[in-house]
Amino acid sequence: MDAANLSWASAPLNRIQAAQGRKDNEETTQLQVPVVDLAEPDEVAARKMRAACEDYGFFYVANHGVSQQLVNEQFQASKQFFTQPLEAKLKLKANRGNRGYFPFGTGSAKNPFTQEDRKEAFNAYGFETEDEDEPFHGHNKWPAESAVPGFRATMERYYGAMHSVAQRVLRLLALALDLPAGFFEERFSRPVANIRAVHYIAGQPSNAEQGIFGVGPHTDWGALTILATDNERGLQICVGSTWIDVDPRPGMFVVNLGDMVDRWTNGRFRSTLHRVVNTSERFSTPFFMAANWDAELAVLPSCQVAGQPVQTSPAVTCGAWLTMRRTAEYDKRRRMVEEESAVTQQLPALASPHIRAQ
Ligand SMILES: O=C(O)CCC(=O)C(=O)O
Repeated sequence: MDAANLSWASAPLNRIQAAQGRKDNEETTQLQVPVVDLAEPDEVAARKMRAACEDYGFFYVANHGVSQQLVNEQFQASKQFFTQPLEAKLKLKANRGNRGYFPFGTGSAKNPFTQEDRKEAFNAYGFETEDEDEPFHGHNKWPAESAVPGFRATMERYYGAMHSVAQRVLRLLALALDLPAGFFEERFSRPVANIRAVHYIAGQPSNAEQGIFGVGPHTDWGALTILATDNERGLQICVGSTWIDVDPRPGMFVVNLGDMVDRWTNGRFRSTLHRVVNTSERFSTPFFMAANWDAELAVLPSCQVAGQPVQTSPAVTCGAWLTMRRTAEYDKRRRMVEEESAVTQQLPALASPHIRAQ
């Protein structure tokens, strides 16, 4: 593994550390994530998207063309999936390909400042391959039709709808960067994209001061995320010096940019740190879209500004980037386990004799 790349892949940890102690203040809680109306003429929608991507890295999309009925049906299917007994869900435990069920305590955005995410999740990709050994490759792990009737069909339909919204967003994104509308098409002709049904566990509310979150602070690894949530609040994004709420809005999805767009645009369009601070049980379904496995993540020519430094080092493919981010996660986890076990080994020496005698 290339050390320069790996340290770049771990860089979000520094941002998480810096954001950890921040508190809301009046000035920033007035900030509102903007709405981009996908039915507006291209140049109007692209202009609004450009401002949103530069200022927030997040925006709502209205008039996206996906029926509320389909959104509701996929939430219903997701609830039915998570209602199954744990043993049934564990039979689908996520594999190297990142597909299947993630029980509580796995697939977590945990970092040295937070505890395990208070959630369980299920991933299915539109990107399927015969090769089960490569990270992010292989086949999906669906429950049997008799166990959760209609789950697979509903989720596949929902994936298709999200893919269409993503294609519209990518066209506007290209225009927002003064590129031809179809610029991203070949880079996303076979995207590494997935839906993730997420269930934030009842009776396990977040507590930001104690580092307890539905999802801990993180940036997304891919290019775009399109998020549907139920009516429960919880999503927060880090803007400037504080965390602001991005509450559910009827009939809209929340879209955010991931690290790939940040890298392509030399940081002009942001991959923003976000987290989930839920107070009760909550369901959400993000659709994550990374580029084609072999797409290059070099800075786009239109984002190289004369006299300003360029994130050139080193050019990397989408697949290598995803693998590095995952390795950085595992590396981080291994370090945390080592640190925890070092502390545990010292505990007897730290404990007072009275306590040990009891
Ligand atoms: O559930 C949400 O509101 C956001 C989920 C999220 O950030 C994630 O799964 O990466």
